[in-house]
Amino acid sequence: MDTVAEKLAGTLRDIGIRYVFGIPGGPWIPYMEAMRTRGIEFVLVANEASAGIMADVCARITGVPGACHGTFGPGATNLSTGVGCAYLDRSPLLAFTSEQSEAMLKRTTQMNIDHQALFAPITKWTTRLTRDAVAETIGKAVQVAMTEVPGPVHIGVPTDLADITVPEETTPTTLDPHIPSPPDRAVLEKAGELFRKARRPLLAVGLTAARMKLNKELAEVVQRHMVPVVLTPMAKGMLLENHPCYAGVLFHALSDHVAKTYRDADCVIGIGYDPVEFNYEEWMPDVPLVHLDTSPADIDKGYHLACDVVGDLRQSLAYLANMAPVETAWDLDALAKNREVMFESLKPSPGSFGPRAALEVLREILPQDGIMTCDVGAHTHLIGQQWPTPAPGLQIMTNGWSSMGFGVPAAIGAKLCLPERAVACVSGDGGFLMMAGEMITARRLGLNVVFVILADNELSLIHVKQERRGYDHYGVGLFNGHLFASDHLFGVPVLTVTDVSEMREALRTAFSGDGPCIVEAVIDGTEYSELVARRNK
Ligand SMILES: Cc1ncc(C[n+]2csc(CCOP(=O)(O)OP(=O)(O)O)c2C)c(N)n1
Repeated sequence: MDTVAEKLAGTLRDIGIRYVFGIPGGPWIPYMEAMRTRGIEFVLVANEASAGIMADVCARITGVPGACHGTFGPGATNLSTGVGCAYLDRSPLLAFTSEQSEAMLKRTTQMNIDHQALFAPITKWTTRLTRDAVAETIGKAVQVAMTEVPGPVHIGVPTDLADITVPEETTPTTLDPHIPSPPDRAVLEKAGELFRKARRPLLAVGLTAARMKLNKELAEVVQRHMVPVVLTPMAKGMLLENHPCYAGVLFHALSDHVAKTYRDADCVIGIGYDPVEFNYEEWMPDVPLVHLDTSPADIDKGYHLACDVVGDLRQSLAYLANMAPVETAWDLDALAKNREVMFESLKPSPGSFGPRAALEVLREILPQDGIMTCDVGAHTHLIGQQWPTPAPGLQIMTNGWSSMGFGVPAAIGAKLCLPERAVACVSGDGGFLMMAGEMITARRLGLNVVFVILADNELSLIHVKQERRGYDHYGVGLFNGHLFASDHLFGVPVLTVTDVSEMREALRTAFSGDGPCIVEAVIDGTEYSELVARRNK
């Protein structure tokens, strides 16, 4: 008969989980041993926040829930940053923490806080494992985590359970894909009617559509109706940037330029649009909204929600794709001109070495099926608009949780899941510093991830916002002298580059290695100020 630890590890393996990320405390040791003997890799990280983010990204890539662990108190609070990420970026995750035994749970004792209360607001479900329902609890947790809208579940593991033998359980622990129920036909027909009647309907495509990888289904809708499409940042890759209907990415660089198209819309059709990235009312003109998603629209009451189509998004898209082509007043030549002007402004000026030039070189070197993760900052806003993304999932960011420090662990998680792909991470210097310890993890695992650090010696996004208010540069400068001031960090090579040709050369070297490599791009960050944090209306 299995012990609780063995049952837990065996159940995770049956679900298809390959990695559990975390930092152990004493009570987790038997679980690690059970994982080792059952073929699950426990991946030690430098900080539990990374463990949550790595697990989140594994889930985004594989569709199988990610798994992570933190010990009591500080282990759990560190982990909560990664769990929050899975919550607001909508990723299925199993987060395990060691909890006190029943007898000690309410006592004053070292490292003891209430994990159930800690995780309640950032998970879909939080529970505590019992010896007689190990597989059942994990099975239910997987169901909850995978059901639309996906997200994390927390399972507290009492310290005194590991070695107890468990009764036989018959609960199947398979991974059943969850398909939301079909949308109501009458509501869908009403949506179609509103679409047909509009003179300038605009499609706004968001996170749900990207998560479900409905790019082909979207392409059919767009091909049939030929109306402009805006994407949220996390929906990058849903429509190619050179498509005649592509109108840009909301909220990111040159948002005032993208607004030139959407402000003329007389009806917005939200397709898998999750307001966690950007609320509708932040950018929408005051026109009727038709929302098609797996969950109901969330929009300010002052706006007109004309139709709320809740249910399987694939079916909703199929309905739109089968309608007769709508006749509209859009001028696609004007849209093309707009797009051209916008992309022209995102080209680096000759001889410059700012973030635009650095991204352009990286795009040139990174294969088309390569994955780029990024962090949070001014560079993210630029990536959102500038970075051509051939398919959903090839650019990975956090725009729901938006936590600095995301990029580095995200890249490590991506490379573990897709070792044959080229993987790069783009971080600002501030965000990189938060997770620099994970260089050791990447080195130990021998992962060829290229970490591009846009070193402009400040928290640029905050500085740009200071400037907008006419304030001084204050509290945003990061270092004196050079960021690395060395050709290695924790044994990982650092290639410092100061122009485009050095960067090209460094990237070639970095991608041809067999371990991680840091490319420190010493850039002039002043160009951010004319590109990011622009008006949305
Ligand atoms: C954990 C966390 N702390 C603070 C912020 C607020 N914030 C957003 S962007 C930013 C600056 C990021 O600076 P850097 O990493 O250097 O990137 P850059 O803006 O220069 O591209 C800050 C402080 C955040 N999003 N997440």
